[in-house]
Amino acid sequence: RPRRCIVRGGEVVTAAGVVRSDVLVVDGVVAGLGSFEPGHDEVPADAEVIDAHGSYVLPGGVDFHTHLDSVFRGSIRTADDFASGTAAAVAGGTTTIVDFCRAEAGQSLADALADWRERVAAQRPWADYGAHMVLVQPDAETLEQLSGLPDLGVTSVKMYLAYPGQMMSDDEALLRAMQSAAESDMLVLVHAENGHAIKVLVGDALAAGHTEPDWHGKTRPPMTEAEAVMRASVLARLSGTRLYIVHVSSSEALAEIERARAAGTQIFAETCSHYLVFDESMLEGVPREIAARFVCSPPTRSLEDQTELWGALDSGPLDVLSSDHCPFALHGEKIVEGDFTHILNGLPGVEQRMAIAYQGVVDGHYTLARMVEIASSNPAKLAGLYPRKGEIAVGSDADLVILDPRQSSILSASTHHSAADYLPYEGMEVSGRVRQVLLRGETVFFDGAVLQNQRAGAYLHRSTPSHPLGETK
Ligand code: DUC
Ligand code: ZN
Ligand code: ZN
Ligand code: ZN
Repeated sequence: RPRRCIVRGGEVVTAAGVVRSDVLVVDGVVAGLGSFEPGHDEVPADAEVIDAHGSYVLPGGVDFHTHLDSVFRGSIRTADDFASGTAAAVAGGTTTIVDFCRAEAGQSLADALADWRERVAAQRPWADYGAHMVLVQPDAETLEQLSGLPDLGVTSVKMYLAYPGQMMSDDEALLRAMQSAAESDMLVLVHAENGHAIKVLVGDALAAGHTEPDWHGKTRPPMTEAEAVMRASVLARLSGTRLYIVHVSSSEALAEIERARAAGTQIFAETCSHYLVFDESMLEGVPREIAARFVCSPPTRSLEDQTELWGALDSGPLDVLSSDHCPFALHGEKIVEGDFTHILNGLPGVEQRMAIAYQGVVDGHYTLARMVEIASSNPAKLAGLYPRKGEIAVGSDADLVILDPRQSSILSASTHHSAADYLPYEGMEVSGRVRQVLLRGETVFFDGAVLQNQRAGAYLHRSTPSHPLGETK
């Protein structure tokens, strides 16, 4: 007999707006919106009832940019694997993540994905998950293999214009990959920073004896980001591919995205939670172990940039708010003796992203419907998961977040679910509290804790992104 449950009396929020409605869930899928009484309306008398009066019911968050169980600089692994990382995700109201898969030298993309899926499944995630395929300097054979990825559920690739000698692709590799991606209708994600220019600036800074953490930011100025956005945009237009700029941090980069869009480039863009909360002063004049908590790339920017990012989430050109969750333990791999270049880049944030997105509503930066759009619906569309994910409509997965706006939360490492031993947001008070989270109709988080017997996260076969942003089901 099908499993039924009713989420009763909440304010259901979608990208289309807010309506008071019950949500009927049958076998993990939304089966009806309206008014449902157990014992009536074909709902059995013993159906589970979740009381949502006074709360919002949101579609589960979709985080399009996380780094879990991921290796940096050859051997350093992120603090979170897919167990702790997805516990953190669902505790913060995110039920879907898209992480990264990368082939070893000599390995085919299909084999790399098969290995990745096996490894992730063995970690028994709490959230559903998909993968972007990372490409560095793909040879002709690898580029041919791209056309096989959509059938395996991977419809995006990721390339870096930063980190020369590690992750960086040159322009020839980027353009060739974009041409192949265009043929297979895939989305191309680009980390837009000019790696060679930054290398020169870093060399100059070190030669002048500047080793302190604020030089991490000073050697990656906004124009190194804006130039890379512009370059990727031109190559995207030459190839006819769809481009997605990850972690946009500066108003100079925003201006390049607007220019590219106006010129007809199919360009989408995200910013990440930390750029909305922290600024460049976090690295300045504080002890190294404090500054290290905020070292990420691109670096945190000025307060003016922050204001522009909030505005761009409301009215464009930003489409998505992601976390770029990439945690390193402060008393572990994050701090290394020596100059600023040794500090690992990356911050935790998968658990805080929805809270910061909601704080944007309370602070008047955008509407509740727009919050759902940037944190759930748009990333689901770009991932090729909409309307299964990122929507509350008949047929959608019952991934539901019950958020109580009458309460507030203090963000802290003492209560978070990440394995990171610190939180950059430590002590920050935000409006609202996530009371309960459902993944495909099953409660995975309730009253501050993840449910140990509900680790049913599954691999998501993503489709080609097709739903236009700004249109709902
Ligand atoms: N930037 C970060 O801050 N962390 C992960 C990788 C990146 O590009
Ligand atoms: Zn009630
Ligand atoms: Zn990046
Ligand atoms: Zn990243």
